[in-house]
Amino acid sequence: MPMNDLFGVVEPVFPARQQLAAGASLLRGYALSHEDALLAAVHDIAAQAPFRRMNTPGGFQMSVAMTNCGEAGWVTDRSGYRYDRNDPLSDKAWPPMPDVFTQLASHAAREAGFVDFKSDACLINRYEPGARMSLHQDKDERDFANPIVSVSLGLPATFQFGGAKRSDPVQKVTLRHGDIVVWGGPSRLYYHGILTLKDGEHPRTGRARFNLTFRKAL
Ligand code: MD6
Ligand code: FE
Repeated sequence: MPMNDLFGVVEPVFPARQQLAAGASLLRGYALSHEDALLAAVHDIAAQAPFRRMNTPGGFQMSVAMTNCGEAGWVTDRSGYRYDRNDPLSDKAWPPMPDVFTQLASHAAREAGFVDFKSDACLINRYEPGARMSLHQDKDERDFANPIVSVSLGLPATFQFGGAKRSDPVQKVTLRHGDIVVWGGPSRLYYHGILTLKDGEHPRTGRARFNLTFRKAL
């Protein structure tokens, strides 16, 4: 609900845009007008390259299920983290990146001040209640000059955004259906994670949250 302060200035409780750190912007609801096309594309990609829970190099199975589209996909197994041009489940190329993905990522990046962002890889995460992503850095891409564009769909989640060191304090922000985070520049390698997803039912995705992260990996 908007609040009137003493001078009658209306401050929205949820500003449309919020800077999380230098180079990191939250664009609330930016993907909402494309929800149908985005969700249809996620289901289409998953029909070709199914969601799977991968194993970390340390031998733990991730609670988040993942798939990819684009020229390369992020994978993890006992040998490490990397981008691979092929889906290890099929040994075939990942499904191509749909136009709605490429364009939304590039428009959101421009909105946040990164011109000419052309994503070649999209990691799609599926969280069910109980799934989480512990604090990590995204550092498997070739060139950190490019930002990452992250689209949230479905159930809300608490995003933790820290600093350059794992021990730096973290801020918490709720990411809701349609929200986009763009981040690069000085905060490109900041630690971040997702707290355990609470149970719920979303009208568009049921008991799930999807997160699409667009990268320039190659
Ligand atoms: C998630 N996101 O939102 C996990 N990484 O489910 C990420 O790990 C992430 O949102 C790099 C840039 C943006 C992100
Ligand atoms: Fe990440």
